Amino acid sequence: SISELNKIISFTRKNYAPANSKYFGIEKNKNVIIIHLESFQQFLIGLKINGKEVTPFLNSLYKDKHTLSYSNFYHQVGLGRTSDAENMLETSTYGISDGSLFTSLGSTNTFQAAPQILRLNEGYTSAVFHGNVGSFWNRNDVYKNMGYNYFFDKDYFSQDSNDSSGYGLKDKIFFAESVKYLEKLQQPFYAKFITLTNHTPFELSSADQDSSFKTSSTSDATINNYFLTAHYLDQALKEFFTYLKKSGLYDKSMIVIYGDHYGLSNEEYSTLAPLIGKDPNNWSSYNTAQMQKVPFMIHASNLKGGIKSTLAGEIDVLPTLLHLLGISSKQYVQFGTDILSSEHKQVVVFRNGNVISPKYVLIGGKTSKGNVYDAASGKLLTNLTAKQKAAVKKLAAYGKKSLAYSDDLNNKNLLRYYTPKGFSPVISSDYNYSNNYQ
Ligand code: GP9
Ligand code: MN
Repeated sequence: SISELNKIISFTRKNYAPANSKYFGIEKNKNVIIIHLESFQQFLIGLKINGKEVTPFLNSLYKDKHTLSYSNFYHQVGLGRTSDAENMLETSTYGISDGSLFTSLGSTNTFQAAPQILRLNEGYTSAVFHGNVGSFWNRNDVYKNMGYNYFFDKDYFSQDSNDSSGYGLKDKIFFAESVKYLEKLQQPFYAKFITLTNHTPFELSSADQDSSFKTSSTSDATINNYFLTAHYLDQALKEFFTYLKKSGLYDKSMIVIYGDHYGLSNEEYSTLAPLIGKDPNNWSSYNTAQMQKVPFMIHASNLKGGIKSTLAGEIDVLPTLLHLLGISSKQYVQFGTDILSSEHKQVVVFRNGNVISPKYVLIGGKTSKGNVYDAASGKLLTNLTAKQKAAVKKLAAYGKKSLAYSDDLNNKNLLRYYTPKGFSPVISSDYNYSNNYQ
């Protein structure tokens, strides 16, 4: 109902963080290129295996003076995995508690998503590129409801079976074949590239492997293969950047790179631990929470970059990007805050209710009864002081409230009752993704 919606609006307004004037609008009118790194975790950045970097190109980008890089950025997905990450980046609302929002609500819900916001404010054209079938995660429907002009799915790319592995097109071929469509997009554009090869079971034919990179030889084939596909993805990205520079698009674009979620999981962490300088016998749920770190980088030729330790997560991306593009986010119902704002809320809420702050890591944080770790040292805190208890209780309450309000908003489709100034709802029948592109 409207009164439920009003409570949610007052919650998000209270958390709203105004833009930092040093950054507001500095990327105005630039193309936006979002690169979704499948299953890519932060520990890969800088990691060497057999003396060689797994992802040399991303490592150089991470340290580049024109990249804002985040070392404490977390994924917040639930069972909707890729689709949850997409939903958070497009809308700054959480995925749902069970299953995938894309699948269960994406055909019917009213979205206030990036493509429509950018179109209405700055005349952007929007497109998604992905080498899997368009129906996966219900994307065909969801993208229309978000206002995407174009969706280049598997049908738009090579049908040769040698060009695919696992879920679809190999990343190098994907980027290479996307170029002919990207070149024709009306500028400024908002274009999202969802990679695929670095997805479990991390399959890569020997012909696609780089003979100068030798992967690990642990007892766990999943881990060994993960480094191979991550390395392949890194090379694919490097090739794409080469193209962007050659075509001149590079200087006209802001490039946003992020990892969607875990690639390896609990079963693998004890075997992985020594490779990333951790003690497998001393592995706690604090360490598991740390593994939710994924890369987040914003790169543009006019940006003054640096490696930032600001705590943030996927929910915070949209308001950050809007502000960089000179668009106010204040009137939208968003659960994240601009990472560059001095009032950015440094709290990350996981979909399972765990909460991270600069001081504490709350596990089982749905109530204030879970375990509390010291965020800096990873030590389990017992015998909390009254002050600590109060701080923890407040964090747990904030986490619970954010998720509950986001769930209410989405499960009850409440945005259909709210049309912010300057916004107009998407007309999904305007879009048709089958061979509509000349
Ligand atoms: C499928 C791809 C993978 O098209 O995006 O999704 P995931 O299994 O990671 O959720
Ligand atoms: Mn994924």
